[in-house]
Amino acid sequence: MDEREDQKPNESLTSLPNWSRRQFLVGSAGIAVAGMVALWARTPIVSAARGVFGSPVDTGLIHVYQEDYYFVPNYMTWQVGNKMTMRLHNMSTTRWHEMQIGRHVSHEKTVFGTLTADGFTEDFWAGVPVTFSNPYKIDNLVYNKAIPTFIGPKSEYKLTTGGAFSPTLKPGGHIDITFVVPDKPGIWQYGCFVQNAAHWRFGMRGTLNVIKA
Ligand SMILES: [Cu+2]
Repeated sequence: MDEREDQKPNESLTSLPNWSRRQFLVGSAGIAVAGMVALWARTPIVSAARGVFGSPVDTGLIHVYQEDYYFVPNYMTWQVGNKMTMRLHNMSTTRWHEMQIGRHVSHEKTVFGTLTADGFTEDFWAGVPVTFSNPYKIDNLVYNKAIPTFIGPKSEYKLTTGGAFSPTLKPGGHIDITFVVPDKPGIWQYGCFVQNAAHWRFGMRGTLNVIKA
């Protein structure tokens, strides 16, 4: 994410009172449901079903939608070695959104207690060759330790540095990210940490299950 988000008129904290309560309730419900789904997903019957039928694996062109404040889908299964293009769409008409994939949310201690900070400390994309294409309404792109190729003028991508791999899209924006799923099996998370991680706290997150080839 980009600290400058907070200075944009549409993203300013002055707009918080308009959405805070409703979004808090919706976000909390989403987190509660996600919690129940997570519990349910760990039950033996689900494990058995996955053992028999497997999980649906995302391949080829997939679409990920950023909404206020959640991702669709909020669960994905990728298989190591598959070539994929993830087309990320910001469906919001008013909000900037990013997408990080990683593990271990960073935290910072303040006088108010421990707060969710600005992202993951382990970046899924580190060392991964990635091709970016089809950029539209990009606010900024941090590729961090990924190995990037850009189709079209680099200026279109609004490259910045600092923090984890993260495309931040303006309302209505999109970008294509093409890659071979790296050999990093396990459970990962994705999330949006815009507005001092308020989006993450409201439930703008998902789970990525990377399975072995
Ligand atoms: Cu967001």
